[in-house]
Amino acid sequence: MITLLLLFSSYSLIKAKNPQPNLVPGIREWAGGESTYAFTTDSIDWAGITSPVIFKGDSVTAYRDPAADLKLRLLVLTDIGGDPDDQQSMIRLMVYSNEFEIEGLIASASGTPGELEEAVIKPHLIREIVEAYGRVRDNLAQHAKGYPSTDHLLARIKFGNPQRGLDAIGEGHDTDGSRWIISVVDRPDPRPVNIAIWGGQTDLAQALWRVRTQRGPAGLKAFIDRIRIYDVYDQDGIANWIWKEFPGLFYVMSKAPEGHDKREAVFRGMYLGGDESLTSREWMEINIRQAHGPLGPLYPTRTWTAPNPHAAIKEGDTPSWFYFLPNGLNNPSFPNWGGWGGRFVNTGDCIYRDAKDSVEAITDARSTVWRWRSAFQRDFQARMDWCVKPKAEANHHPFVICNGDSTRNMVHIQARPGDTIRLSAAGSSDPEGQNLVYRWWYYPEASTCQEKVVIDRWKSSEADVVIPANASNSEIHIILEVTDDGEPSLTSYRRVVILALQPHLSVRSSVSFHSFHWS
Ligand SMILES: [Ca+2]
Ligand SMILES: [Ca+2]
Repeated sequence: MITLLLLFSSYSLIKAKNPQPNLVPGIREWAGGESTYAFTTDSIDWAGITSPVIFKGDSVTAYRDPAADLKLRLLVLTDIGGDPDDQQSMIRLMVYSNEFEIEGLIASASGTPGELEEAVIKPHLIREIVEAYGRVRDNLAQHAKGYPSTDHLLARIKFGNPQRGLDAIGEGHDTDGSRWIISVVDRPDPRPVNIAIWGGQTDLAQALWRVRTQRGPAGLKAFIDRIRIYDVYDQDGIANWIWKEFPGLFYVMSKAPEGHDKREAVFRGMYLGGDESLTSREWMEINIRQAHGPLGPLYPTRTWTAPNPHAAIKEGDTPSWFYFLPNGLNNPSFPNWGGWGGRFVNTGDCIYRDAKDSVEAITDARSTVWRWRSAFQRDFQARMDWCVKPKAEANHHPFVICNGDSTRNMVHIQARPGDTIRLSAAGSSDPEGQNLVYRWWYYPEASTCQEKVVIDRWKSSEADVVIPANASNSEIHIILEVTDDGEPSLTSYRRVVILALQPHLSVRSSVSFHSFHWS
């Protein structure tokens, strides 16, 4: 009970620092376990799993959430069949399909004004990739738990609207895809539905329109409270309309600000900036296309992209689901924390737009993605190996323990200005017994601390962080990277969020809330 009270206190303090509604709205009712509980306040949100806090009279308790061991839910809308980079992103998603509960793969309009000038959807391209996945699924399952069956994925391929934009929204415009979105969101489940938009938003907007028409403002709000969106580029040009008509949506928009070059957007960091040798045709042929099973040859070699030094790997849509990937680095409820899907700042209501990181003396929105490219390309490479190699011949991720916590959750610590905080990766190991390299680093853009934060012994398994004297009421984000020396080498992450209190407040012990476990 005491631990749980501490958890809630910590959460309240953190929340108070984020006055914008960063958190997924609390579930108001939860039916599960031995009986049904009703509660009227916020839940603890950890990596997208809301864990109810229950009030009964004067006492507070936390309920062991049956969802705690479940995955994040992911629904994809893709304009596959236009720019071939959606096929690239879909192939990468297949080898990460064990990390999510895939709720939908909706083929939306693939004809783009000025590019493919016809009203068409191409769901057969999704099917082709899922069927190729089906031929390597059992081999993938040797390497990690949780890969879904081929039939599970095939049943979730849905048809969207070949038309796009406001003229295709309203009475008479429901689609297989828009109806599916509603049914997925309506299904009783404590977890939010994470929606990644790789093309246009028309089918999602139709679902929202239909819900509002049938259920009114209260029904719409209940629906909106259950979804989170990452949109690549506002491709139907209706984002402003959506935000006005359906206020309160949790909406991450990856797009350069008005008046800027469109190539400055966060998602372009997938292929622009940083070490571009990792997106070359040669890299792609060796590590993806050749000798990696039936998914490899389906990976398109050319994409619609300029400038792109190689015109090979683009995957402009991949950051949309990287954003939700529970790899220990990110929490999708906090777009300003950053991760493989980039970093974003709140611009009012629940709308988040591109942020910039300074990396290698370059301050750029794309840096928020390309700074991770070495790791995410090596990760993809290893998973493509998993398609064809036996377990003993492939590499697998280091298992990281951070301050005694073996989950992939953020580690929350409270401290006072002037304290020295010991961070420890003691107990971490590698499935292959490989040597591990540790790196602890301060992420200033994700932090609210205005002071420079020094980490002693930052290349050791144990490091010390000195909390600056003027750090009161701020958050300090420390990233732990643990990298093995396999082929390819693989990096695992943890994030430590230190809440620097005012000096007179008493410090509570390290807290973390367990929901994800390393497999
Ligand atoms: Ca696309
Ligand atoms: Ca390893």
